[in-house]
Amino acid sequence: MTWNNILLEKDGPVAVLTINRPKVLNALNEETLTELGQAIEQLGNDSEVRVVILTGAGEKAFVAGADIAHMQKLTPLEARGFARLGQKTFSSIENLSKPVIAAINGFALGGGCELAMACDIRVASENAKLGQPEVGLGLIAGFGGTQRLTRLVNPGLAKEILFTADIYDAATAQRIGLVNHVVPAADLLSFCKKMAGRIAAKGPVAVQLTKEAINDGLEMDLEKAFVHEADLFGVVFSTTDRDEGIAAFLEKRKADFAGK
Ligand code: DAK
Repeated sequence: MTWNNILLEKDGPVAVLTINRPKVLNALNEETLTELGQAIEQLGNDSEVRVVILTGAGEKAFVAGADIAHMQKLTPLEARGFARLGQKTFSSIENLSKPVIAAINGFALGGGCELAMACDIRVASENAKLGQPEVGLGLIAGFGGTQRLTRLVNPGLAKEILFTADIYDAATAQRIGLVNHVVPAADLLSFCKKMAGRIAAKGPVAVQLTKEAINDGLEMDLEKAFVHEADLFGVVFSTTDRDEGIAAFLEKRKADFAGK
């Protein structure tokens, strides 16, 4: 499938998905969100792909937010539909059966910061700037930001970030736990690809179930989350990956996982 605003490249088990609207700093309009959802669905069905890296085209921006010009024209009902499309697309990233690494190569503002937060792991370039400027536009974060930011940092910090609309540099974003790593811009993709390669070499079903255990567990009380973890632990015992992983360890060789 080809898209107007999304690029997809595959390198073995690692796919790089690029939001490609650099003239408007990769702002998200309806078409881009729809295409992003289609690309995520395609990657979910692609058994060759084990890890996805999500980034923005150009050198200035990951995603500078929802497309403000597009939002200016929306009726309240259309705005509701736009917010639901964004939430659905971002949830499809969060629930994708493979890890998604956000390579934040510049501005990640509003919907862009929310998009990064829907990914599993965030790596920022030194020049990245993150924030939720919506209230400055008389809006609220509409793509899950009030909820994901609160879970990722803490309620007090999330409120400060959302109320003030302040923009944060990459070092501050790392200090508060919004991003995991900060690297020079020139090294961002190679850093993410190396991490993706390390993950791709592990048992794919085990990685998938680990993602599920963490995501599902966040919505459960601790006891239920432990039971869920134990259930998923039981599930991995039905996989050939478990046989291969354990045999490889005992035979002192590298495991070759089939993802089954
Ligand atoms: N939307 C549309 N165009 C954008 C854009 C955006 N978010 N951000 C930048 N652009 C466009 C600029 O208009 C400019 O276009 P031209 O003038 O060249 O035609 C081009 O990208 C380059 O931008 P600048 O010339 O402004 O570049 P600078 O380096 O000077 O400034 C900047 C970079 C990122 C500081 C600045 O562009 C900026 O402040 N951008 C807006 C950032 C922002 O406020 N983002 C949050 C958007 S609000 C909801 C659903 C979703 C949301 C809310 C509610 N519901 C439906 C309820 C989410 C809201 C948001 O994300």
